[in-house]
Amino acid sequence: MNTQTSQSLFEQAKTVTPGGVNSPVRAFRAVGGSPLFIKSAKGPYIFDEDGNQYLELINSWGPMILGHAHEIVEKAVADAIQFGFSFGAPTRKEVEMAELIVSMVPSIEKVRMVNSGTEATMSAIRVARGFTGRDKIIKFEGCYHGHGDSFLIAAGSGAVTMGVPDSPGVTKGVANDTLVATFNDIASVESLVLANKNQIAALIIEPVVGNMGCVLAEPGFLQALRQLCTREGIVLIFDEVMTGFRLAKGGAQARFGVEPDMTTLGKIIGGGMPVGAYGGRREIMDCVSPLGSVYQAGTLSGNPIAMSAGLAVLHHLNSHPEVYTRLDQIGAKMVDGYRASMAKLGVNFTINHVGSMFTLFFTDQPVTNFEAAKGSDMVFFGRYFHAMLQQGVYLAPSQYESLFFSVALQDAHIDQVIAANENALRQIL
Ligand code: HOZ
Repeated sequence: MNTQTSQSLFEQAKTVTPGGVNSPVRAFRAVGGSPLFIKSAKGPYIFDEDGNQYLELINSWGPMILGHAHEIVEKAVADAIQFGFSFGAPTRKEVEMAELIVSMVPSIEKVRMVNSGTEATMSAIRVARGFTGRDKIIKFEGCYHGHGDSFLIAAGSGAVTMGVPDSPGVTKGVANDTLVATFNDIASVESLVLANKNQIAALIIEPVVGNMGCVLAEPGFLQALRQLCTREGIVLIFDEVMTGFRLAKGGAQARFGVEPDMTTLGKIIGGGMPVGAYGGRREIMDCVSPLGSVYQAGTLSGNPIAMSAGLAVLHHLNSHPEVYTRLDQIGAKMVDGYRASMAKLGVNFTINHVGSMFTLFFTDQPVTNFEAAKGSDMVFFGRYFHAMLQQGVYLAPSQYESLFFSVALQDAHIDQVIAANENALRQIL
């Protein structure tokens, strides 16, 4: 496969951008080699600068749930740009977006639009602190909530991929206010709460983790967190940047029947544009400026082009519940195919999946928390990643990420991925 143009673009990029990329995981450091520079995407395919075509299973890390460049999004954006690009003033579309989010996610009574998932989580904990008058937060080891200072403590995703789960540049003061619990271990949360009585403003969690690979909450874990937070007056925040509008119309909270106090959103609500949002119970959100005194603002927040793209996707999801049935079918077919191949080849593996989120770990142990995720054979993963590329399938370039399926995957595409998986493994075993 010729990737010379990508390689020379990477060399050029490295001279003017740190590590040659605008987000670390993209640099392929975890899997070795040189990243592919992408020129275009359509449906289930992406195309690199050398003209190679790949079936891809990242979907821009989640947003492209309908597949790339879907015609309803293209049309919405084309229509919107005729009216201008940014006004820094309220628009009708922001009202429509807020009403739609509130109607689709019942725990959200009010919502504020921002420009990324990182902004959403940073803002949500500020509001929770303002609401409770407390300083500390609890997060889980291996969960990633964007690159805000408070979250770069025992962080997953790119932070752990690059070996900096506790980033330099985060002050000791900020780090001291972030307490770290073990995912799926309620006792670890209870002991932090006990040791920091009446000091914890918020507990933030990915209800299905995407950033240590896909890791599911065990039955009862989210419910136990809900009870504990209610009892202790702690604001329970579900970071649904990945799971929101993906695992169900109402996100993971609807799928698993647990209502948080606040929710952070991103990815799908922008339809591929840079959008985030945070929302929750009215009394909490009423703390936000200008109604309340917790300050948060943004020149491009609620940008009309971004709102148009996001609205097109959300309206479609809201009126086509069969999308979620299909995504579940895609996930199930993929898992069945993978399991059959792996059994045939005798590879040690664990598959974690729910709906359209999926991770293949190279370990025969269950992966229920970050420690277990680290037990996957990372060297083998790197070889597997490149073997899959040779087979024309583009995966997330790190074991500490989830794959995201889109409805653009037809059964024939799924068969193609399953065959590629088997061929790639045969090649490297
Ligand atoms: N932090 C993102 C994955 N969890 C990576 C985003 C990107 O590199 O585009």
